[in-house]
Amino acid sequence: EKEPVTVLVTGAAGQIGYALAPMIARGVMLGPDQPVILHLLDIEPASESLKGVKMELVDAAFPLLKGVVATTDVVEACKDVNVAVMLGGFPRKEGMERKDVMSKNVSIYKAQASALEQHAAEDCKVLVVANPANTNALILKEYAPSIPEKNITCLTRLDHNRALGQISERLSVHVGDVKNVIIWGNHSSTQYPDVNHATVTTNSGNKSVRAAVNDDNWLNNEFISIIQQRGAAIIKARKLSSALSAASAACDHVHDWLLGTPKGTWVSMGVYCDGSYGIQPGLIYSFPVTCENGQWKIVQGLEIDKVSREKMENTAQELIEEKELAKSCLN
Ligand code: NAX
Repeated sequence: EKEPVTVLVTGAAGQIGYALAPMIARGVMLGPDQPVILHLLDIEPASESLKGVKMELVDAAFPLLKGVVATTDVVEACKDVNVAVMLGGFPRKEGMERKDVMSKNVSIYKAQASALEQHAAEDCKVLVVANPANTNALILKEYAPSIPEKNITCLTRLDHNRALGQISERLSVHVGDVKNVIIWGNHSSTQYPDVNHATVTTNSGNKSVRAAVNDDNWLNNEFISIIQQRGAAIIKARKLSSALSAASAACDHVHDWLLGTPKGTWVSMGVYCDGSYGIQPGLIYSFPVTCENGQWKIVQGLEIDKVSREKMENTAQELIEEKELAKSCLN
């Protein structure tokens, strides 16, 4: 039997945590033959509820689950973790200033960065989900200088999967037959869901999504805003934000990162930008990536038209502003 992999989930008493912990314990994230140990972190006000989650995980008797640590101590939580999924943070509430929210997240991510840096296993891979996801990941990177920047990512896979889902609904094909959409930029309403390189498998072979949909007006307008606004639409319908789809996307993200993307397929991940596609280096920006041997690589050489360029710049601009705001919170 393989050695267990230790997975930290912060904010584990929350909505996404409740959906995610059992998925990890069932092998959805790391594979059906990979034993896991779960470290669940939350804050003091949620400690009772966190205990309840641990009780249920014990009650579920998962064969792959070799241990559960539920704690409010960030050092204990980070000890020897191989994968860290960061759900904990301070989301914006009505009436709050952006700066106040950012300032709370800066202090949370600063502290957790140090704890991970000092106590996590070597080569620990980090996925930040908590909003503002890209900028929280960037703060974590800044305050954990000994963690390689390639190991710090944020979640845009939910947006990616939403785009696959909408195209498959529109074409009445299975979602597995659609691939290579791209989410560029920020996990926010400025993100750019791009179908210019996406394909769909049909009886007569692969076809471009543009040709198959045959409605550029829908693809260039309604489709983009459906994806950008999907989170809000879920809140309106459910009175709660996306949880099961977010948990599932977090599993997909880590799964593909560690175990690889299928040949000819890319996925979207928020990663540390090296200047690819002319995007300002030093942001955590969502790109199309392929993964192999536990490493992501930005897909290079895709042709970018003028409309796409503008949308990619626009979402980069928002990230530059968030970065500035985060910096200003340090003073
Ligand atoms: P919840 O509010 O249900 O859960 C958050 C949990 O984090 C709470 O239990 C809270 O006590 C805990 N927490 C707060 N500060 C903490 C700290 N310093 N250390 C440890 N735990 C802490 O939110 P939920 O719906 O689970 O969403 C979690 C985060 O994901 C939110 O920030 C949300 O905005 C973000 N999302 C990001 C998505 C993405 O695609 N990147 C999509 C889904 C989701 O909206």
